Amino acid sequence: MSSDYAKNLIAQVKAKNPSEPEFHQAVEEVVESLDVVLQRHPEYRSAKILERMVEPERVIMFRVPWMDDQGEIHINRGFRVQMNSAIGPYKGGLRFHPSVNLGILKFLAFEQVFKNSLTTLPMGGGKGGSDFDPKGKSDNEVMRFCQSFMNELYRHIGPDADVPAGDIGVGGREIGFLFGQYKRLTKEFSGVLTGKGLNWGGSLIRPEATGYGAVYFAQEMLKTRGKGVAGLTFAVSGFGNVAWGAVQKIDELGGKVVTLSGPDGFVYDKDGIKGEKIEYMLKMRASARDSVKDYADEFKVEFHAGKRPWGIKVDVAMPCATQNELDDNDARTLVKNGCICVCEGANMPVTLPGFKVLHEAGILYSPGKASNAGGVATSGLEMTQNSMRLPWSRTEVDQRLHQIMKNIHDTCLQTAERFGMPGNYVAGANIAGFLKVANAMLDQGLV
Ligand code: NDP
Ligand code: 2IT
Repeated sequence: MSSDYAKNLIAQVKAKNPSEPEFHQAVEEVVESLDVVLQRHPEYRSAKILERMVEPERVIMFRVPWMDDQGEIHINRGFRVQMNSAIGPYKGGLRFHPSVNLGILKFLAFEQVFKNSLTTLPMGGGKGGSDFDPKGKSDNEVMRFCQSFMNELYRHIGPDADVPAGDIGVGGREIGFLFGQYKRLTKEFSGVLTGKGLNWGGSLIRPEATGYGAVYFAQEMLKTRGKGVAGLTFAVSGFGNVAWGAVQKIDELGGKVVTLSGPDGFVYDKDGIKGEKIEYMLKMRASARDSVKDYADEFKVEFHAGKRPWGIKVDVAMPCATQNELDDNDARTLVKNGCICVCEGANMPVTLPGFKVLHEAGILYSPGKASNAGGVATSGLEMTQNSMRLPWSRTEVDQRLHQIMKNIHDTCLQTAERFGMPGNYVAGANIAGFLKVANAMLDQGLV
């Protein structure tokens, strides 16, 4: 039961930020789990730490004009939300998707603050992007858009100030165009973006890192119930960067992934997604057709139009597409079908009522800010390599990523236990992520 303090804070955030339901949702989840911390530690309340944390340090919003291949001019909106820099430069991805708006980016930036704190690396939280729709655009159109986007963004970022990366709709190609324009405008070759190409400052494993990390996290959760990935069946949603990394690692560890999904529906591949089928995921994403049905046509498997994959009987569910893609009805179906673990690869894919169903059923459940932190953690490792001007081997990066995911897992469990909520990964992640940032804010005075 939330305290009056928590209820008032949530009410204030809703009143002050109308029309931002995703931001309200992210704040509500965090404030509910921090209630006990704020009761035990009045110093955070009197210093108004949480009230400060729900207000971005800065929001930059700008016009992005660009010209398509036919010579027609388009105007999109660009954003960068610089949420919190208490423990390091702002760090977080850029999302290009028509659904992007300020509220969505504030929710993502808010989550990023806690996630980055959990990684143990010195990174603050930020997020940005645009309502630009990459679907059906040519490479040249994407390049012109990225250049125009950077023409404004470059004045607000820097290797020690704010380091953007990829997210939905922003992968290696976009990071390349953005980096090229930043370099041209600033005359600097620096580690200002992560997810760079391997021969110009990128890190091995960064493309796979979010998916790999989420599977390492699931592995640790399963261990607490005496289980391993081998022999288990997985439902994965999405077919983008995160889903691809997750499918690869599950396959490598002997698990079987039977679903993928897209905006058009989901595929059910009873034999498991492996080998050339994993390679095909990359082709499907690069085609910019946005259709997972292509996989069903190519490999002659079942396609369920307009549906999500949560009705399939599996041991583990890994939502890896987008926010609010698994609701309370889906959660009930998964539990009824004997699912033992839901591990979030995407950011906030499970709704608040969905989380409550999973929590009450007592199945393993990890919030994205803990289980998908491997992507930004490896971005942090890319920043370290850039500063040293030395690249690490694949094994070195993977071992560090694996260790970071284990640490995050253990920190979540230990913190949840310490605050009287054993086994609650949501509470553990929120509290552990909060404490480090809150203490840094106390140390640094009223900023
Ligand atoms: P990609 O663009 O590579 O893939 C995104 C997938 O989600 C696609 O299948 C996409 O289909 C689908 N999707 C996106 N928006 C929607 C929507 N509104 N409705 C239905 N489906 C949608 O992105 P990523 O794999 O990088 O990101 C997936 C998730 O993981 C996001 O929540 C992201 O924030 C999170 N994440 C990403 C990290 C990274 O390093 N890339 C790190 C940590 C978390 P379509 O766009 O065609 O609708
Ligand atoms: O949501 C995320 O953590 C990301 N999109 C990755 C951010 C990053 O800076 O690598």
